Amino acid sequence: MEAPKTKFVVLFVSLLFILYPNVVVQRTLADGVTPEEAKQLRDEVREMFYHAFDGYMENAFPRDELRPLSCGGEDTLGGYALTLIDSLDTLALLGDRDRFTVSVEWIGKNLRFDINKTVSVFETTIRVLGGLLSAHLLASDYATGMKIPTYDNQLLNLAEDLARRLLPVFDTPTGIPFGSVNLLHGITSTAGGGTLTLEFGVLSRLTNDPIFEQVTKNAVRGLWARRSKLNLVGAHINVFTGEWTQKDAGIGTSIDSFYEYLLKAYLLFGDEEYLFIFQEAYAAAMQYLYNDPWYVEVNMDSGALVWPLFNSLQAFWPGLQVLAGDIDPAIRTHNAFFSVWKRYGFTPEGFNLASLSVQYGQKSYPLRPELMESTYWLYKATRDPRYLDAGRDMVASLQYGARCSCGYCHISDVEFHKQEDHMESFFLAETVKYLWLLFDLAVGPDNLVENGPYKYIFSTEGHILPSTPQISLARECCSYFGSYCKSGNIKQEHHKSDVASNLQETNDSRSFGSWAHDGLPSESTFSDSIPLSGFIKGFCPGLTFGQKFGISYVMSADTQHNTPTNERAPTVSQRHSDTAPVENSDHLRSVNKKNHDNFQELDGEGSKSNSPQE
Ligand code: DMJ
Repeated sequence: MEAPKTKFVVLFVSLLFILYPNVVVQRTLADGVTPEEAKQLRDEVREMFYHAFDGYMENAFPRDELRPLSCGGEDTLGGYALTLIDSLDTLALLGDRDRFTVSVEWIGKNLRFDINKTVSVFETTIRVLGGLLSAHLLASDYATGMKIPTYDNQLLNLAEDLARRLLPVFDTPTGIPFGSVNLLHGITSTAGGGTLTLEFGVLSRLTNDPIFEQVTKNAVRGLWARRSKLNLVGAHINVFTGEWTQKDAGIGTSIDSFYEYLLKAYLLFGDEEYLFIFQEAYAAAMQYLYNDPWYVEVNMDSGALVWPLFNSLQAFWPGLQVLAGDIDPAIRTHNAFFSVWKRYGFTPEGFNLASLSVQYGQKSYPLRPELMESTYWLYKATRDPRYLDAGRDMVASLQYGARCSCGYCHISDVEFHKQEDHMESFFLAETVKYLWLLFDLAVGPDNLVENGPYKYIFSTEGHILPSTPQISLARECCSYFGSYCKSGNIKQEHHKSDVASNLQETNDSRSFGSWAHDGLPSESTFSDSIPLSGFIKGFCPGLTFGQKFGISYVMSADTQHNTPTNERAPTVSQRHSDTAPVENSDHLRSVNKKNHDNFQELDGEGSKSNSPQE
C-alpha cells in the first residue's frame, strides 16, 4: 500500500504540473535547450553573423574573402566582392533591409564580369550566380518584404551576363562542362560538374531563354548516361571522352551536390526526369554506399570498398534525406556524424572509419555548414530537442574555437584547434544561416523561409530560391491555373499555345511562349521531357505539398504491404530497404561490423570535444 507521504508528493507534483506547466517542463528539460535559451542562441547566432559580416566589410570588402586573423582581404574567386554576394539573402532572412538594400545597390552599380580571370564554374555558379539570383528575387518582389523601390533588374542582368560567359564550358562532346573558365576569353580548362541545374534553370525561367536550363540538364544527362551498371557515378570524368578518370563512388567529396540537385531540381521545377534519376541514384547509394549509419566510397563498377571514410561534406546527406522523406536512416546517420563533431569539437575533413581517427592530411575544419544544415532539417521534420542541443554545441565550438579578431577562422587541425587565417564566404551564406534558422524555428519562426509568401528551396550554397509561379509552374501539371493534367478522359488540346496563354494570365511580366520555340538542341528541348501527347487541358489536383516538397514522399508501411507489387510506385526508402547486400561489399561490411559498436560509443566516453558546454 502506498504510504500517505508518497501520495502527498505525487499529488503535489501533479498539482504543480497543472498550475505551472511551463516551469515544470523547463525544469525537466534542464539539460536541453529551453525556449528562453533558444531565443538567446538565435540572437547569439545573429551576433556571430554581424561579427563576421562587419569584419569582412571593414577589412576585406570589395575583395572576395576575409582574412579574419590578420584583418585583411584576399581574392579567392574572381575578385568581385564574393562574400558580400554570398551574404545577401542571409541579410534578407535576418530582416536587415538597410544593409540588404545598400549591398544590392552597390553590386548593381559596381560589379563587372569582363575580367581576365580563370574561375571555377561550380563555385562561380553556386556562390555568385546563385547569390545574385536569390537577391534579385527578393529585391524585386513586394511579397518578400525586401523590395527595393529603385531596383531595376540590375542583379538579374549581371546574372545573365555571368551565365553567358560560362556557357562555353558546356561545349564539349559529352555536354558535361569543363571545371573552369576564363571569363574574358572563354578559354576553358578541365574537370566536370553536373550540379548547376538550379541556378541555370531559375535564370532560364526569369529571362525566358531556355539555353541555360538546357545545357545544365544536358550535362546531368551526360553524366547519368555514363553511370555504372550499379547506377553509381564516379568522382571525375573526362569531358571529351566521357571516360571516368576517378571511379570512386560516394556521397561526399566531388559528388555530393549531384545527388542534391537531382531532387531539388524536381522539387523546384516539377520536372520528373530529375526525380526518376534521383530515385535510381539514391537507391544505388543506399545499396552500395550505406553501411548503417555511415557511408563509404566504393568502386563504381564493382561496388568494392575503396575508402572506409567519413568526410565532412557527407554531412549534408541526412538533410537531403529529410527532403526525400527518408527520415529514419537520416536520424541514425546524423547521430553518427554528430558523434565525430562531439569528439573533436568540429568535424575533420576526413575521419577514418577503420582506424577511428582523423584521416592523415584531412584534419582541418574550414567552417563547413553541412552538419548544421542537416541538423536544421531534422529538427524541422521531427521537432526533437536533441537537434537544438546539437546546434548549441556547434555554436559553442564556433564561439570558443573559431571566433577570432575580425571574424571566424578555419581550424587547421581539429585535434589541436589551431586557427587559420581564412573565412570562406559560405560561412555567412550557409553555416550561420542554418544555425539561425534552427533556433528561430524553435522560438516560433518569424522569417521568410518559414512564413514567407513562397516555399523556398535552398541551393547547395544555402541560397533561397522561391517556388514562384514563374519559376515552378512553367511546366507543371497543376490546378493553379486550371491548366493541364496527365491523364483522364478529357479531350486533348494543343499544349504549347495554351501553356503560353495560361502563364501570360499570371502576374509575371514575361511570357513563357518562347519556351517551346524551335531551333534548340533536340536533346534538351522543353517538350522532350514532358511528352505533349500525355497532356490534356482540364482541372487536376496537381502535386501535393508532400510530393512537391518531399516531407511525406514515402508511402507508409501499411500502404506498401497492401498494394500489389506491380502497382507500387517506387519510393526512396522502399528501394533501399528492399535491396540485398552486394557480394563485393562483404569486406566493407566486415570493416564496419568491427567498428560499428565502437562508433555508437563516440557519443559517450570517447568524446574529447573542447566545447565548454561539456
Ligand atoms: C559549399 O560551397 C557548398 O555547400 C557546396 O555544395 C559544398 N561545399 C561548400 C560548403 O562546405
